[in-house]
Amino acid sequence: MPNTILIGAPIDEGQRRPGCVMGPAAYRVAGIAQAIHDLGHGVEDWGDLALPALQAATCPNPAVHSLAEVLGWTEVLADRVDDALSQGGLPIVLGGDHSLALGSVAGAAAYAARVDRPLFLLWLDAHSDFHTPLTTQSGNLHGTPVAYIAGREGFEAFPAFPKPIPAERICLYGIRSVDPAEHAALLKHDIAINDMRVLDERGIVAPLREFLDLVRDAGGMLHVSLDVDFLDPSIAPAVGTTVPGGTTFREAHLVMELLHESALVTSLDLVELNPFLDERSRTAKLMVELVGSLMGRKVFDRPTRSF
Ligand code: 6HN
Ligand code: MN
Ligand code: MN
Ligand code: MN
Repeated sequence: MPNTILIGAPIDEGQRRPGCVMGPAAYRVAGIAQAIHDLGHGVEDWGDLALPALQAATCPNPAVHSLAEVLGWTEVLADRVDDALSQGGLPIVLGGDHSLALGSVAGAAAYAARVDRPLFLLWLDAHSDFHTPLTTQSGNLHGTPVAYIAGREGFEAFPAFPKPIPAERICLYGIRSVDPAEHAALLKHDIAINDMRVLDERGIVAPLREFLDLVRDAGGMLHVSLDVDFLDPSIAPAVGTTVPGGTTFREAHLVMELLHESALVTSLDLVELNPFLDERSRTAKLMVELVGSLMGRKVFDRPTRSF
């Protein structure tokens, strides 16, 4: 496995509730580097990124706020994630709210285009995050990255996305909160929508395997974006956008274990942790444990099944 590179992204401008800015520190205090090291992997910590000087930016939708800040973060993150991949590393972006994925996935896409490999996206989230700056009603840009990545119009203020990911290479997984404008747009795209209804009915394993098979067959790279609200709020309270009916402790670990066995993950975001809303650090610790499962921690160390 490549060296893991931790990239702190203390971003909270993509929504309105203060606190995500403390996310990278909480992951470090919860021992993320040690946990990865103990599993036998190299770890580098590149520290926290800083917001560059802001460029003026405007958006026709008056609800949108903090556009210049989100743009700045997008540019710096795209550059650093691309750097980490170019060095042969596996970047883990420690958020920060989900607007950071505008940049992290852009960086992964720029790298993938250069090495001529197809990039796939697994979006583990209660939300579809498929608004554009023109359709969002909350004005919170953390609800927009999937639309940017898929190449939807409405992102004129942003750098052109390096090579938009075709819909059939995107998998939304765990969703249970979709706004009407997102719903209408999703119907026009061939994105795999594994909402909680699908996962309840089919189980957590089969739809994930189908997607991972696509990645493997294409020789693809896989970016995983893990939003804390993918998890049920009863086990992960430290997030501003809780939605009941999320994945359980074991379901979430199983997803991570299957991802580990697949050996396909090339970059990862940990997003939306708001330590100010946590209860005795339980959400931060759970997120670090999930990273452990993704990096190979097993309940019982039987020989790995070929996946
Ligand atoms: N997230 N759809 C809502 C909005 O404000 O646009 C919620 C977005 C949540 C964003 O999951 O990162
Ligand atoms: Mn660079
Ligand atoms: Mn999200
Ligand atoms: Mn969410």
